[in-house]
This record gives sequence, structure tokens and C-alpha cells, in this order.
Amino acid sequence: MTESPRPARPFSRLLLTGAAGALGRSLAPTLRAVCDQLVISDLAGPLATLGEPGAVACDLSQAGEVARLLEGVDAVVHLGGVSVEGPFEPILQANIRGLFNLYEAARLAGTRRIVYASSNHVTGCYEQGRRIGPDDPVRPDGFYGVSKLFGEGLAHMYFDRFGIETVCLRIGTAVPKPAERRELSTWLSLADLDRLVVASLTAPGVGCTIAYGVSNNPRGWWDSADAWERIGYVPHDSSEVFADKVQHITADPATPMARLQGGRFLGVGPFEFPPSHPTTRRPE
Ligand code: NAI
Ligand code: 15L
Repeated sequence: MTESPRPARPFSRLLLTGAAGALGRSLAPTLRAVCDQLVISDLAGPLATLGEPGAVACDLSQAGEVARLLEGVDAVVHLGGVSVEGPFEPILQANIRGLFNLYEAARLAGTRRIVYASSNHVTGCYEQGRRIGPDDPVRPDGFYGVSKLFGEGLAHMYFDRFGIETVCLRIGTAVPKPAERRELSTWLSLADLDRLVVASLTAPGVGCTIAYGVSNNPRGWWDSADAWERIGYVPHDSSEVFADKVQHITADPATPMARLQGGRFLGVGPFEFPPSHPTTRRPE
């Protein structure tokens, strides 16, 4: 049986969170082509730098703001939040509370699909070189990776209970070109990012799918073939053309940064509790 072609503009109102970030800026022009109206959103400060009339400032940690943002939205590309390893509190607010606010608002608004920027850091404690896929046990490499796992769990629950479809993309390193040896394995070209996100938005019947987001890298560590087939993603680019330039650039071989898939995030932390935290307060 041949599949009917996907509609050119399957969404009337598509929301892009994190629009002022690196990937949001890169994706926005492509997303405009698959919807009647693209709503772009971010924190007020970063959003102002875009100079986009009609952009909507929203702090994801604020439930009321998020509820207003989702009104009339039929699909979301969710990139907003803390994007690196760091202390727990900001990650809690933006990535954990923010995700809860987003899904609850989506449920109330009747949103049909979310493309969620998860991360390779949900499995960042596997050894470099080890082949893994979405069905392998998770091994997050920090608070950031754990927050992305919370999002994946929430996505599953909102599909099973409320029918909101999500494609969770465990993105590798989405940058114009790889800058070090690790990125020869983790690279996602920006053109392949476009392909991946559009496929995730428009594929029929994705349920709740987890897919790694990488280009066709011969040194890749992640096998996502089944999920890619399900969403219809075919990567076109390969990191290998950059190998001669960057394969000698590595973290200190004596550290977990060089040994584990999460790379330099393994060199961040641990973090002390802030002085006001109840467990660090001295007894009176
Ligand atoms: P980025 O840090 O450049 O952009 C994230 C955006 O989220 C920023 O513009 C920031 O202002 C916004 N944001 C932060 N806290 C917020 C809040 N409380 N409310 C509303 N907006 C908030 O990150 P980038 O590189 O564009 O990544 C986008 C998404 O993709 C992130 O969720 C990141 O975790 C994920 N990702 C990115 C990868 C990459 O290679 N760039 C790899 C894996 C995952
Ligand atoms: C991520 O999750 C980050 O958002 C991005 O900044 C990169 O560091 C990427 O992972 C990576 O692992 O290279």
C-alpha cells in the first residue's frame, strides 16, 4: 500500500519555544513552511534580540503564561529551557516545572502533537564507542540529562492517558560543523535537524516515539533505525568530511569527559546547595 502524501501545511497554529536560542533561530524559517501561523516564544530578554513583531514572551516556569501561550495551538516544537548541565534549581524551573506547565496547557488547549528536544545526555554515561538505542536503559550524566528524562516520561504519560503525540528527539550535537573528535559521533547537521523536526511533526501516527537526532555519521554510537523509519527521517549529511580537521581534538584522556558519551558535561559539577537550602542550614 502506498502512503498518501503528507499535507504541505498540516498545522494552522504551530508554536516554537526557545525561538531565540541557537536551534530556534535555525529552525524557524523551515517551520514557517509547514503551518499557517508560526508563534515564536522565549524569555522576554532573549526574544527582544530577535526583533520579531508578534513574538510572545513567556517564562515556561509560569503556568499562567504558558496556558495563554498554548491557546489555539495545534502543535509545538519545544526547544525552550536550560540547554546545558548546571545547578539543579534553574533546571528544575525551566525544564521540569516548564515541561509540566507545557503538557498541562497542551491538554487543556487540545494540542495534538509535540516535538520535544530531549538530549543525548539521557544516556551520557555509556562508554564512547558503545552502540546503544532508544530501548537501552537510560544512564543520564547530570541534572540536565535527568530533566530531559522527566520530559520523556511526561510525554509517555500524556500520550497514554490523553492522546497527545510526542516525538522525543535525543539530539546529539546540532551545530554547523563538528569541533572535536566526540562530535564526529554526535553531530547533527542543521539541514538534517530541519529534516528531523519536520518529519517528527508531519509523520502520521507517531504515538510517543523516542529517536536519537544525529546525521549519518560512520562513527555514530546510536542506532535509531526503527524510530527513524516510523517518522520517515533520512539523514543526508555525514561528519566524516570533517574528520581530518578535528579527530585529534579531544578532552584529557584521563577524564570521564574523554571516556563517556556525554563528553564535557561529565566535567561539570558537583554543585553545592545554595546557602538557604534547608539541608545546609546550621541548627540554631
Ligand atoms: P539555547 O540555550 O541556545 O536555547 C534555549 C532557549 O530556551 C534560550 O533562548 C533560552 O532563553 C530559552 N529558555 C531558557 N529558560 C527558559 C524559560 N524558563 N522559559 C522560556 N524560555 C527559556 O539551546 P539550543 O542549543 O538552541 O537547544 C534547543 C533545545 O534543544 C534545548 O532544549 C536543548 O536542551 C536541546 N538540545 C540541543 C542540542 C544542541 O546540540 N544544540 C543537543 C541536545 C538537546
Ligand atoms: C546538549 O544537550 C546541549 O544542549 C548542547 O549544547 C550540546 O552540548 C549537546 O548536548 C552535546 O552533547 O554536544
